[in-house]
Amino acid sequence: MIAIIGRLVLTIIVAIVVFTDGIQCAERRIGYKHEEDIIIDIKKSNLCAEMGGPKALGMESGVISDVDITASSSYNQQSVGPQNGRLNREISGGAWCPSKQLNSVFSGSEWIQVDLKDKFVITGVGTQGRFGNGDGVEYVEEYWLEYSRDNGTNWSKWSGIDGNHKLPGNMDTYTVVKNDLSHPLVGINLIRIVPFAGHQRTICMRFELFGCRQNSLPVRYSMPDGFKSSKFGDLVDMTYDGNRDNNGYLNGGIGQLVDGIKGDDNYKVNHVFEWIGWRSNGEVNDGVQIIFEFNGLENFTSATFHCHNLYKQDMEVFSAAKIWFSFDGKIWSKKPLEFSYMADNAIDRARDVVIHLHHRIGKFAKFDLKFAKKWILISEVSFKSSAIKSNYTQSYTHLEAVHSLTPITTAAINSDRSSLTEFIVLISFGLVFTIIFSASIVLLRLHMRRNNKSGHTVASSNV
Ligand SMILES: *[C@@H]1O[C@H](CO)[C@@H](O)[C@H](O)[C@H]1NC(C)=O
Ligand SMILES: *[C@@H]1O[C@H](CO)[C@@H](O)[C@H](O)[C@H]1NC(C)=O
Ligand SMILES: *[C@@H]1O[C@H](CO)[C@@H](O)[C@H](O)[C@H]1NC(C)=O
Ligand SMILES: *[C@@H]1O[C@H](CO)[C@@H](O)[C@H](O)[C@H]1NC(C)=O
Ligand SMILES: [Ca+2]
Repeated sequence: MIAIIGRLVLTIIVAIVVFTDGIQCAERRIGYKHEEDIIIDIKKSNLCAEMGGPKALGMESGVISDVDITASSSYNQQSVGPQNGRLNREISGGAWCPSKQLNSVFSGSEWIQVDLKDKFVITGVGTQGRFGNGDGVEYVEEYWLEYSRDNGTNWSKWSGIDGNHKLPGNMDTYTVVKNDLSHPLVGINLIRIVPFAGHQRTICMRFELFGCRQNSLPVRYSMPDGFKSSKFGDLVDMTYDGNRDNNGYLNGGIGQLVDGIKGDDNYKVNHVFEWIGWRSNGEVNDGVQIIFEFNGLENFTSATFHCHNLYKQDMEVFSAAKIWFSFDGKIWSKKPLEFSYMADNAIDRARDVVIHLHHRIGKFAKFDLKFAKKWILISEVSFKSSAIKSNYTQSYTHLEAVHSLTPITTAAINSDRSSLTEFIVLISFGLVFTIIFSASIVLLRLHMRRNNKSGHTVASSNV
């Protein structure tokens, strides 16, 4: 009986918590798109939202210092060296100009580089030609971006969702042309702007970078790539910039899972761009394993998975997750954290699923997500964590829970107000149940007292 009352009270509390969460989510939601909407809209990354949105990183202001701006070459170090390639500034010769003229063959060999000194998210780039107080005639018509997360050991080239890596540059020497990237560069510490010229010409440029400092994001993740040509479309990680082996396993890079962009409720928008999906092989314990690597040790509060739940199409939020932690990616905690998700067969909307990580410490976090149905679709994973800066002893016993924790079951976080009716029904049911339950106890008591009384009467009459 007590267990039932306990469970009932718990259900009501969970319902209230989930309901308030639902309201908050509803307020944050971007309008739901219907199928007839035009299919080109790409949502903006929210990675810099906490810092008040992307900001100019300091080419113009001088926050980025001269020594951190380098180049493949300069026509003249003093007058048109890389330190002069600052947007909206007129320093010395008025821009950066490489020593060679460019053409389609030489393009790629000249670049200007910024050492950001920390992990940054880059959301946009603005460029300008060499005005040179009216004497300049040079500008860059097209360019691409190269970036590194490991101080220049490995470089990648940004490309858009259509596979095109070139960005439009300038048409004159003074107008600023800003490109907002359809998906940002994440967790990078070096960036190069690489000018492109289709025909022989002298080029010069000034530029600014836009974005924010973000050093608590994963620097790499590895997982099996998503399913190609599913009935929903291509569910692969289209912007993943690491390696993809012959078995379709991704490693050493970063892609759509952590770009700060959530997929649309309507998976047909942008041809499922942003949704990464896996199909179960049908075995009972089939799951998807994703390993996240961070820059250093993190103290993890929670992870949030943005999942789809088209339950009528056999696509549901994972039914359970096991999470392990590691310092080196080799030795893992023995006892995983366990999470389970109550199947939601009422609301077919995408939602954020929050997994509490109970301040576990690690540089790596490994998630085993168990299929509830045939498909798992995820568009974004974000972490709440804080970097450990103090002298932390990496003892392997610390990988286990510090406090003894019972597995936590977190209920569905619904991102929709229409779930209100559900909870009203749930709460009403709970209340009715409580009333009936209390009433039966009262009746039972009365009944027992009456029996007792009669028993007592009989006993005393015997005396
Ligand atoms: C890059 O260099 C900085 C400073 O030298 C260092 O602190 C950081 O750990 C390096 N990062 C990588 C990924 O090697
Ligand atoms: C980065 O560079 C190192 C050293 O050259 C190499 O071993 C590693 O595989 C590279 N990583 C990626 C993702 O290419
Ligand atoms: C992790 O963060 C929590 C909450 O801020 C704190 O209580 C705990 O001491 C931290 N753990 C470590 C090892 O820093
Ligand atoms: C960090 O640990 C090292 C080695 O145990 C020790 O020499 C050093 O003093 C410690 N630093 C701090 C700030 O505690
Ligand atoms: Ca994403």
